[in-house]
Amino acid sequence: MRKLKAQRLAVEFLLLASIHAMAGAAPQTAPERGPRGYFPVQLTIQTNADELDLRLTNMLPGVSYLVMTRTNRPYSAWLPFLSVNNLGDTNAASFRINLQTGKAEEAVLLGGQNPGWADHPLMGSARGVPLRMLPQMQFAAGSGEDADGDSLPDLYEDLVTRTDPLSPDTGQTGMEDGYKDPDFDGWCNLQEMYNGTDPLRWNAPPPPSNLGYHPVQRGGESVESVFWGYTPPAPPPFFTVFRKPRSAPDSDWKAVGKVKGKNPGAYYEFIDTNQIIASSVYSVVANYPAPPPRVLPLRCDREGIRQTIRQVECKPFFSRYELTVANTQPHLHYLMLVREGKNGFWKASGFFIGSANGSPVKLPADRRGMLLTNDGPLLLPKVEHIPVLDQPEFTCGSGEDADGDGLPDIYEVLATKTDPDKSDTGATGLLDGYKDLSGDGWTALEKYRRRADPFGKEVPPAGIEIIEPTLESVMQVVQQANQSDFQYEVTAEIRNLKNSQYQPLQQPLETLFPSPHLDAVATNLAIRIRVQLPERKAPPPSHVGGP
Ligand SMILES: [Ca+2]
Ligand SMILES: [Ca+2]
Ligand SMILES: [Ca+2]
Ligand SMILES: [Ca+2]
Repeated sequence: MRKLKAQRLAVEFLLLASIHAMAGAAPQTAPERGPRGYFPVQLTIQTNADELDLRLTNMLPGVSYLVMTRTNRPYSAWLPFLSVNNLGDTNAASFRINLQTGKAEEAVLLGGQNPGWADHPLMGSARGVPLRMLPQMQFAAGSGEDADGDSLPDLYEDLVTRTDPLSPDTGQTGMEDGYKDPDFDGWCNLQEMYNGTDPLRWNAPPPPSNLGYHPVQRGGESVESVFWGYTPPAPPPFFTVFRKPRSAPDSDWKAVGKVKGKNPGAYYEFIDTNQIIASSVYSVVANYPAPPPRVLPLRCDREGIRQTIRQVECKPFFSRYELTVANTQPHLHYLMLVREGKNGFWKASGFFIGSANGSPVKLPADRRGMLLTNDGPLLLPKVEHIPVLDQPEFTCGSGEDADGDGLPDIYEVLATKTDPDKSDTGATGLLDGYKDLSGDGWTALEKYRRRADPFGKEVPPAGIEIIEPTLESVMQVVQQANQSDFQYEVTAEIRNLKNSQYQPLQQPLETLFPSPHLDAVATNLAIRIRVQLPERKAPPPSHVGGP
């Protein structure tokens, strides 16, 4: 009993510490937040004969923004286009890209108002887009901040890696999102972002580093030692060592050995005992398994996506459910959805891949309807506070995102009722993933990730005011505020009972109490704890163009 209490105390002190950290943050000299807790950034784009003009307004000082672009083709990937760090005290930035030369520049103020132009290069992947294509592409501007500290910008997580920008390790896999390699090609997400490649599609793996070879003596014989390093976070199952005579053509490369992959950053050595020609040269290739073919729905309009729906048979099995999906399309990425009976709302259960040989896919789910397995490359964050289901009904369909709005195809058709082939259904200036469909401040993407009803209002836990609180009473309120899969912001204010004005709490909460005992009372003080939508630097991206 005593031990339990001590553990509880430890947990709650952590919660208190998190409150103080937020309350202690200096208020920004910033524009008013928008009606939904966001600071919406605005993107406008104009093109004329040989120039693309891009303007960001409503920016916050000190905040980073990311502008991305993609073609209008279904299932094309978003490419990082411009990174904008709003260092100054301005709230707007203008860029121009010369469509003949590809030169990109940012407007700068000279002498107070005359604009001059300074180089502001496009990001790696965007430089590969043919310039004549740019005017036909769609653009989105949003948060370039990294709210969860996993090295990936918020907008990139929403739209490219499709990970949770508010959790550093989406799905609690043991690997930070920036270092995950969901397509198993040896390039982690962070590297793919800098290289401008698609982190969800296989690319040729990185070559070994520092490859070298020299003769050594082993057991009285002269042999060749071949050595190399390999840094990717996910090493390959094995390496193949090739050899050819120095002057021979490339067609003479011959595999001479295999070496198993070890931990990241390991050094490797291969001893070539059968070396015949002293002037051999070597090369080493990292052998990642060949990628399965990428299969996409044939059509991505509503009807096309409906055709990807498969029936799911559900059987209770001890404390979980066993699901069987017959006739899956080989290699297609499916999203499983679940609801409680006919009147429930569809929520994401997990991703799986269509069986390669057409055999039925068997999947275990927990009592809340969440899949217990994951084939990748797509992940959902874990949730803790959703209810156990008595009469779960499952269905599944395409988990790909044809229109690049962040929402999976089947989720748009069944849950948000937005168009799976229109990135901004209704042309509102917001991608569908960033629409707030119930007016409670949470976006459709957040509802999807937290398994909540996109059309239901999410009510934050009630805040409270306590006069002369005990340590225990404060802890209870804090604990309740954290009973949600949505990450609400908990702030505390205090006032002296002789004074009517509340002030933000500027000191560690526990110092208000005369002792660390649960029944310690903060005399002459009142405390007000509020639970609110988090103040986001991550604005819903402003969106221009596209189908
Ligand atoms: Ca991040
Ligand atoms: Ca990768
Ligand atoms: Ca979509
Ligand atoms: Ca859509």
